[in-house]
Amino acid sequence: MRDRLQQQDREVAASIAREENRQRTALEMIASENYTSDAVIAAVGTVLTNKYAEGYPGKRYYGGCEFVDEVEELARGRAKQLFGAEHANVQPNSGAEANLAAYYALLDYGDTAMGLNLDQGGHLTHGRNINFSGRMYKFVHYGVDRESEQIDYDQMAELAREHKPRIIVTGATAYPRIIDFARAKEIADSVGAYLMADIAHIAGLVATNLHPSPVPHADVVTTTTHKTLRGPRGGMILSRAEHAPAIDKAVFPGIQGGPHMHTIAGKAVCLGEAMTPEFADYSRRTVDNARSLAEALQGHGLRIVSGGTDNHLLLVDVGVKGLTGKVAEKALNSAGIVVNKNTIPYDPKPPLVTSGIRIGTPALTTRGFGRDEMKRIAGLISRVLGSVDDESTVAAVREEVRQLASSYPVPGLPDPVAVA
Ligand code: DSN
Repeated sequence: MRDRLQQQDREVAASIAREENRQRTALEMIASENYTSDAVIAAVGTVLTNKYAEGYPGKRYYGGCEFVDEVEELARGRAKQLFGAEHANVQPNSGAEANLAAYYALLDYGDTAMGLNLDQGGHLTHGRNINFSGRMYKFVHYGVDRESEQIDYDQMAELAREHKPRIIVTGATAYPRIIDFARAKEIADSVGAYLMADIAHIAGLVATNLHPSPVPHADVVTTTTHKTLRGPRGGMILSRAEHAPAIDKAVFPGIQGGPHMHTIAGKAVCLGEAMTPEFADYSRRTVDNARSLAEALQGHGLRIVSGGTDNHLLLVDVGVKGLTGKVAEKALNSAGIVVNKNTIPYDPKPPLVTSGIRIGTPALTTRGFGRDEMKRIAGLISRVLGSVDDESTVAAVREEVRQLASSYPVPGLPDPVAVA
């Protein structure tokens, strides 16, 4: 396959090879990224991409769907089993589309909704005014407590009483602590609102009981499949049976056309993998690594937002070192440590500058990195952040990163090839 691509289109093949080398030689610490298994990549790279299958298994608008029906049934069944859900829709192409479909199913245009402020850990699709969610619905935002930097459930309850939302959205993209879905359910019930949980970041931890599940509490649970769940890039919706017809109609024909059956095959494979003891062990090590990294960075004088982490990510306040997130991200990237700038709660800096960086351990844990390596990486991060303008320090760390990375193969990657 690879040889055929190389022969037919050298330009695309060369870019892919350069990206493979980047993934191989850098430390991938973006909290929302991971490395899928060979099996997931194999499933995604198949002729299932050729097939149109609008509709759902047994009820398609095209002929020839008998085998893709089997694949989608496997994915739906495994999703329900893994999360203990009454219904699963595995067709959303992304987390954003899963959220759009959930709103489309449960809300009317102009309804009031509530979500976590993006600046304090939420997501664009949780009602930001530059996103469809903020334009189609009247979102009110709850936040985190200024002292503890953890979700302020009293504020959520107060805002719910005041604004009477039709839905309360829980879930985050940059929140390092346990989310209390049971408390959110009480608040939603107190005002007759639906409860939605967007577990895009923590799905793998929920699947392995390392984070309490929202499934017993929420009307609808949305997720991506490519973060801690370690599957192909895509989305998924779990719901109570009563919402199943509305959710399915919202996904198709509501917001999407033909489902990406090759990706759904990859989702089926990843959901199967997530049921194994090896995956449970992987998830546990991901959380252990995040804790070790947070402690080690604190030892180097960095402030960790909320004082630590319960999950796969941490937010580091680099303002205490006189830096911005933008400068820190760029210097670390030059050293081969890939993270993203991120606002911290009550950040005085704008979103393209920020006072923080977000660091995650899912990808490195997949490669086999453990606690000792986290301590070593904390030292490397500290060295770079202490000398962001010193090219020789950054270059020395880049070399050390290259050596460290070379001892940990990346799943799904062939041996290095010479690239143009
Ligand atoms: N881009 C994802 C993340 O990094 O968390 C959210 O959409």
